[in-house]
Amino acid sequence: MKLFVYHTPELTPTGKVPECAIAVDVLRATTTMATVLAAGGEAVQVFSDLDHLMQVSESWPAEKRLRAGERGGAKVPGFDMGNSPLDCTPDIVKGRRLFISTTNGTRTLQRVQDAQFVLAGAFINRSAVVKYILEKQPETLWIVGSGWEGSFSLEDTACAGAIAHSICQKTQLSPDEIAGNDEVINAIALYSQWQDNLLGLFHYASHGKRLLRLNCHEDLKYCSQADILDVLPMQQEPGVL
Ligand code: 3SL
Repeated sequence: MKLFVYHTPELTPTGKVPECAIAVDVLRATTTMATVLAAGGEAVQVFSDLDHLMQVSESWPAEKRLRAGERGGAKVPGFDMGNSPLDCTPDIVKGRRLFISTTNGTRTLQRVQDAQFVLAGAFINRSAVVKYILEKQPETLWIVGSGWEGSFSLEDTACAGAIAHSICQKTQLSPDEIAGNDEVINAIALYSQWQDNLLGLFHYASHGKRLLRLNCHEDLKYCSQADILDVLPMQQEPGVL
C-alpha cells in the first residue's frame, strides 16, 4: 500500500484517482457526517451548490430529510441546520437523509468521488477507518484534507497524520515504507507533536479560531475526541454516503 496525503482537494494530482480515498474535514463536515450515520441517519448526500441541494432534496419526503447548509461557519438561512455535529442527535437524525453543503468538506468528497472506495474520516472515527484500510489493503490510498478555500489547515493534516500513524503502528511499517509523498511524514510529525492536546492544536488553527468567534467551543471539544464512534461513512453511490 502506498499512502499519499494532500492538504487540500486543489493539491491532488489532476486526472487521477486512487483506489481508496479518505476525505477529511475535522472542523466539521466529516465529523458531522460520521455523527449522523452513527446516530441512525439513513444516509448523507453531499452538494457543493446550495440551489442544487434544494432542488434534489425537494423530491424527498419532508419528514425523511434534513437540509444542512453552512457558509463561513454559519448556518445558511432557510436550512434546517448548519454543520454542528452536536445537533445530530438520534431524535433528530434517525431514519432521515442529511442533504448537506459546506464550504470545503463537501467539495473534498466530490473531488475524490470517482475513486473505487471513498470514506469520510475524522478524529472521532479514526480507528474504524484504519480498521477498514487494513482489511482492504488498497494499493493506493489518498488522505485528502479539506483546508479552507484552498489553504492548508492544521486540523485536517493532523488527522491525516493520526490515520497514517495508526496504520504504521498496526502494520509495524515505518512512515518511510508507506509514504508516497513527503506530506505523509509531515502529517505524522504534526500529529505526534499534538496527539495529547488536539483541542490545543484546534485553538491555533485559523478555522478553529473562526469557530470560536462563532461560539462553537463545544463543537471544537467534540471534534477533538479520538476514536469515540465505530462508524464507517462510505460512499454508496457518487455523493451519497
Ligand atoms: O468547510 C467546511 O466544509 C465546514 O466543515 C466548515 S464549518 O466547520 O462548518 O464551519
